[in-house]
Amino acid sequence: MPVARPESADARIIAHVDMDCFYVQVEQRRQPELRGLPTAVVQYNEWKGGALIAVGYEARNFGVNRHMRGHEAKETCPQINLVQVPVARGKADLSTYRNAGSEVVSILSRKGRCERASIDEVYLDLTDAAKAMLAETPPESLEAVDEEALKSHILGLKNENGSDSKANVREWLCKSDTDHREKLLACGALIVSELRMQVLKETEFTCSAGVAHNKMLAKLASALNKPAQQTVVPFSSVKGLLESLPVKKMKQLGGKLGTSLQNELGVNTVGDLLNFSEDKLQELYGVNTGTWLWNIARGINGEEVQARLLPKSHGSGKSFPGPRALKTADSVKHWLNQLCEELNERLCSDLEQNKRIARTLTLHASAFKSSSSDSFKKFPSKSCPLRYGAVKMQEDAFNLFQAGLREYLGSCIVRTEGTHYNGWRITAISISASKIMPILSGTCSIMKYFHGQDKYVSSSKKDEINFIQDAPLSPSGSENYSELNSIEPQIEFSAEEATIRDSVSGFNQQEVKTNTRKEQNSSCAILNEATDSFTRETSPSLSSGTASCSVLNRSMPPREVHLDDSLDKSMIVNLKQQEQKRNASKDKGKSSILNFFKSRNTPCSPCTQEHDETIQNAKASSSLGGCGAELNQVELPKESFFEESTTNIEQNQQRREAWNYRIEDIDPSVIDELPPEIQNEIRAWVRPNKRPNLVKPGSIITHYFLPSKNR
Ligand code: DCP
Repeated sequence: MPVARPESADARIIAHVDMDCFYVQVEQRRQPELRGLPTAVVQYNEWKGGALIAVGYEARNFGVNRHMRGHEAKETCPQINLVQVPVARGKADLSTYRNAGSEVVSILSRKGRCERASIDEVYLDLTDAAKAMLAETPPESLEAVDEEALKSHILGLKNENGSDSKANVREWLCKSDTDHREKLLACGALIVSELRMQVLKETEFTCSAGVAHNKMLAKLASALNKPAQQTVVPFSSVKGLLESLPVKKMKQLGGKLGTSLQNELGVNTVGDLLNFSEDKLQELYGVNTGTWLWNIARGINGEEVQARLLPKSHGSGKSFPGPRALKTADSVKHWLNQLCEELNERLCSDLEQNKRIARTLTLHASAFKSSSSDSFKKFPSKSCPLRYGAVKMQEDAFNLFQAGLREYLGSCIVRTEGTHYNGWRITAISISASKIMPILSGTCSIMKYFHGQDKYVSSSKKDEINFIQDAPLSPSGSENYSELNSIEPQIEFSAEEATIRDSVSGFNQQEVKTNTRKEQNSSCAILNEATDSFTRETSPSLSSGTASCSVLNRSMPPREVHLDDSLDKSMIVNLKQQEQKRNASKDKGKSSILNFFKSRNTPCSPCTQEHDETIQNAKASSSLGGCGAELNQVELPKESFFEESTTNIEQNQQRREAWNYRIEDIDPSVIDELPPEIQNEIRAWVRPNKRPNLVKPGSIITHYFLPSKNR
C-alpha cells in the first residue's frame, strides 16, 4: 500500500535519471557498428524470433515496439538488427547489463545521495550540491551556460512566438529575481546536465532525467522527453503536469487501486483527484492511502532518496510459457538448479566485492492446474534462511518448491520425484535472495566484539576470519517456512524467458568480474561449513509472544565465514576501529554488560555445559530447554569438519572457550553503552524472537552438517 509521507518544508532538489533503451545501448557499445542503426534486444527464445525486451530509438521510429516478437519487428522494419540477450545455463544472463548499470551509478553518485532504483535508473538527492552551487557560483553569475543544460525542457515555460527556446531556458536558469526554491531547481538542472554529459563521456551511454522537488515528480518528468534530454518541474507547473496525467500512469496506481479510482470514483486523471476531500479519500481507502492520494493530487511526496548503490535483493528466474510449461518435479529441479547456480554466483560476487551476505531465500512460481476449478489459484511464495553454496541452495529451493506445491495442490497427493504427472504445470519460476546486509553487522558482530581481532586474523597460510551468523531453518518442514508477504517479487517475466527487470533489486554492482565460477563457489561454500555451537533459539513461550527473556539460547550451529585476504584487510581496519571504541569505553560503566562478559569463562548457571563437539551434540542441546536452565550460551567454534589443517585445528583450539550468561542478567540500561552493531544483536536477544523453534530432532542440524552433503 502507498505510504503517505509528509514533505519537508525545506526545498529539496531531486533528480531521476533513466538510461535510454538501455540494453540496446549496451549492445551498441559492444558492437559499435550497430550505432545509429535500428536495433532491438531479443530474449533467448527462437519462437517467432524471440520477445523484444529493448528497442532502440531508431527502430521505434519505424514503428517497432517492445510488445512485438522478432519476426514482427522484422516485418515492421526489415533492416532492424536483432541482438540476442547473452545466455548462460539455458537462460538470459543479464550480468553485462547489470555491470553497465553499475558504471553509470558510480558516476551519478558523485554529486549527492544516490538510490539505485533498478538496473538502469537512479534517484539523486542534489539538494546539498544545488545549495553549494547557489552559494558559490549562482547561475546568474555564469558567463556561459552549458549547451546541454540549455536543451532542458522547463515545464510551463512558454516559447513566445519565434523566440529561441535556448534563450528562454537560459533566462529561466539564470533568473536572479526568482524564488529561492526555483533558483535551487535551476542549479539542480545544471548539475544534472553536467552529470549526464559525464556519463556519456565515460560510458558512451545517453540518459534522460527529470529534475523536481520530489521523487514522484522527478520520475514523471524523466519520461517526458526521451532520449538524451532532461525535464525540469518548477512548482508552478506541478498542477499542469498532473491534471492530465492518466491515473494509471502514476506509480502505485497501475493496479487495483487505480482501477478502483476509475470505476468507483470516475477518476481518470491524477488531477481528477482534486475533486475529493482528504476526509472522503480516507473514508474510502483508509487513512494512509487516503492521505497519500490527496497528496499526490497536489504533487506532494515526502519519500526520501535512500542512499543505496547496491541491490536489496538478487533474483534469478525463468518462464515457461505455453507448451514449455514444466510438468514434472524433475524438470523443476533441473531449472531450479540452474537458477540456484546463477544466484549463488551473484551472491558470492556480492560477498566478495561488497562484503554483504543475504539471509533469506525465496521461491516464487506461477502455476496452473489443468483439471481443477481453482486452476487460477496462486502458487504460494515460500522462503527460508539462505545457505550459501549452489548445492545447498538447490536443495533448499527444491524443498521450498515442494512445500509450495503441497499447499498449491491442497489435498492432492504430490509426487515430487520422477516424472509422474500430477496435473500441475509451472509456467514461471524464480528464486531470490533478500535481507542482504553488511557482513560486519548482525549476529557475527558480537563474536568479533567480545573476542577481539587477534582471534580473527590468523597467522596461517590462508588467513581466516570467522563470523557467526544465524543457522538456517530446515526448508523441509512446512512449519519452518514463512509466507513471503513482505518481500516483493523483484522479477518480471517477459513473454518467453524470465526477464529480470531488477526493479529495486536484481542488479548487482560490479558483478562477477574476475573470479571463476569455481573459485566463487568454493569461497562461498565455506560460508556453510561451520561447526560452531552458537545459536539463539526461541522457546515456545517466546514464540507465542510472552515477553520472557528466560530462554535457553544454544544449540544451533552457526556458520563460519572464511574470507579472502582483501577482506581480511578491511576487516582488520574495522576490527581495529572496534578495538579503539572498546578501549574508549573501557572505563565507562563498571556495572555494564561489558564487565559481565569479561568474566565469560565463568559459568553462571548450573546448567552451563561445555560446548558440543558434534552435530549430535548440537542436536541434543535442543533438549536442554527441558532443564529450565534459561541460559544463553555463546560458544566459539571448536572444530571444523571441513577445515582439517593443523593450523586450523590449532586456531579452533584457541577458540575453545565459551562465555555464558543469563539473558535476565543483562541490564537493558547498559545496552546503550555498546557499539551499535552489538546493541542490535543484544536487543534482538532480549526481545521475543519471532522465529519458530528451529531445532527439530532429526531435521536441520544433522541434515545441514552431514559431512557427506554437498561438499
Ligand atoms: N527490460 C526487460 N524486460 C522488460 C522491460 C525492460 O528486460 N519487460 C530491460 C531492457 C531495458 C531495460 O530493462 O533496456 C530498461 O527498461 P526500461 O523500461 O527503462 O526501457 P529502456 O531503457 O529499454 O527504454 P526507455 O528509453 O524507454 O527507458
